[in-house]
Amino acid sequence: MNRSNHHDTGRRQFLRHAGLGAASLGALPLRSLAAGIENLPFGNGARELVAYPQKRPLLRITTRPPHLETPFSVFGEGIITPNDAFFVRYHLANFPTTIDAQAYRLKVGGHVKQPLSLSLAELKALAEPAEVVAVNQCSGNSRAFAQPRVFGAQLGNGSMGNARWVGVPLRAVLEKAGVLAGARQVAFNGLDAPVLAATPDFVKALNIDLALSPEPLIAWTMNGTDIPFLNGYPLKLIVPGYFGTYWVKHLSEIEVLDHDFDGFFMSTAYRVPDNACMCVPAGTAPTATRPITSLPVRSFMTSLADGAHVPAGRALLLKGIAFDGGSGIQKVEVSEDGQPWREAALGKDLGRFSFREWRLPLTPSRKGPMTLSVRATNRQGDEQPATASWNPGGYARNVIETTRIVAV
Ligand SMILES: Nc1nc2c(c(=O)[nH]1)N[C@H]1C(S)=C(S)[C@@H](COP(=O)(O)O)O[C@H]1N2
Ligand SMILES: [Mo]
Repeated sequence: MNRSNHHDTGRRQFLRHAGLGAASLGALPLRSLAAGIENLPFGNGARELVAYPQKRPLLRITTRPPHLETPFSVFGEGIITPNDAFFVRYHLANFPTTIDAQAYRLKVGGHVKQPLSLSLAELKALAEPAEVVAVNQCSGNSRAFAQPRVFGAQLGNGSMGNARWVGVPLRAVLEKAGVLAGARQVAFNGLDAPVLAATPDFVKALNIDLALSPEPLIAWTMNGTDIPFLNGYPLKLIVPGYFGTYWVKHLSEIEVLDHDFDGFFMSTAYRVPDNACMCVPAGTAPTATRPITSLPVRSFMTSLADGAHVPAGRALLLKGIAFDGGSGIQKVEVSEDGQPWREAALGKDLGRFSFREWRLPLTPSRKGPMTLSVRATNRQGDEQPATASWNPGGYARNVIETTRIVAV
């Protein structure tokens, strides 16, 4: 079968059903389109490109369940990541492939006055829609670069994306249900489920003060359209500034708790060393851990890839992105071959949770290889470290990134 037709069929099927109130993912791809792009270090090799419904070809990390990375060149297209290029991550192989939007219900219960069961229409009418541009970054983004190597999906730098989300504030829904005194956390579950009963379900929890703050949204729109099926259609929890692990997809159950939630994905997985750097000496085990929370400051060059050849003596405009967990970007600096840092100009501000573009003109003064390092500082004064810190999960990498280019 022609593979691009295969892709189109999936897209048509999705659109047709979506119009009738039922969406289905359509045929999943069986074979890859191409190999050989984005080689990872340490023998992880090349990842294949594969096109899923509503998605352009993305890098395949795993098939069951689908785990797809965004090719890094996409981040050079603009600071909003297009829906069809946005990465996809699931933990459980029993993920939904058909969803009936008419029958969909969001249940809210637990430690509340009045449990709720909301249709999509009721949810959308519950409060004035709110909007935020925010980065969804997987805790394990860039894990493949950890040294010594760590277990887990060997991710490059493409398990992140920046989108404009529209939904109702989570707190409007919690207030409607009436949170009782003594509430400590709120747990979130989606439609996906384990294949075997012994596998824990994917459930995440937020502390009650964060859940009742203005920021988290229950979103149904991503960059102006329905959230793509694989990114959590029809409802996704958006927790601006927090790692993607909390952004529960196909959100179907919210439970207010009078105790701390102790499910596997809070008590065992997605934990970091309980210190400021979230790190331990390489190869050692932490004595105390805590759930991972917000994004440390990071930056990347997007206009030049590693190994790029540029003309010597001619002006280049270097471009890239920077982001953090919500204090906002204060400055981005670039150093050429370890020379003093030069400050880049920052682009349009789409809000403190968004990617921030940066630009800096540079004229390579001589021929030959050069290294370009990029360092961001957030408005709290946190600066990216010069050397990579290490933790056993390979989480929250934020070392200064260096791009090697050749002036010819
Ligand atoms: N229902 C559900 N939601 C989920 C997950 C999951 O496995 N199931 N994975 C989480 C993790 S770890 C990440 S990084 C983000 C990825 O969001 P995306 O697939 O929309 O890019 O989804 C989060 N929400
Ligand atoms: Mo993740």
